[in-house]
Amino acid sequence: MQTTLIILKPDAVQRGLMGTILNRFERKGLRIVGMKLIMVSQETATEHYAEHHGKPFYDNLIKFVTRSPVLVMAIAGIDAIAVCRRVIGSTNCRSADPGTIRGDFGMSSSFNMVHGSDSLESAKRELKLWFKDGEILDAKRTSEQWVIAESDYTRS
Ligand code: IDP
Ligand code: MG
Repeated sequence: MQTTLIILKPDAVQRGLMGTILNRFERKGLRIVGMKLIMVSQETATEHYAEHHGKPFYDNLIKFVTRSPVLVMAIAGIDAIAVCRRVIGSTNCRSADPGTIRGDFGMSSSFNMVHGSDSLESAKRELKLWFKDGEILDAKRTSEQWVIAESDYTRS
């Protein structure tokens, strides 16, 4: 069981795609365990995207994510980190596979609607950066027993 950080970026919120995108994760069988609509501070944005500091797109990226509200979510499930990355699709929306969020709703490599943690280490770091203690819940969905078989917990 893993928890990953998902952010619906300003373009998703402004385009009225929050519900549509949220639905992609929910219907997949993933569990939303934390969620808030916020304006991102300069500090949080620079810490979150520290690995991209100095890249040609960096300044525009920080301007983009701090410009308008974002929906921040913690999403849990078996292999949630990799599963969410597959649901989201590759960075450039124009080459992202159809059926993924970026493949179905976008045309840009910068306005690509969703952030998803890319590894266990990033997920841990990012969840700590975006959520305070107590903001991520442990509640299960009662339907989960029809989404995950007992054997899924022991087999990959
Ligand atoms: P990811 O979001 O698919 O993990 P990263 O390489 O981690 O992609 O880049 C972080 C974000 O920076 C992207 O989601 C996108 O918004 C922006 N970005 C990445 N590469 C480019 C680029 O080549 N041009 C413009 N923006 C980019
Ligand atoms: Mg990334």
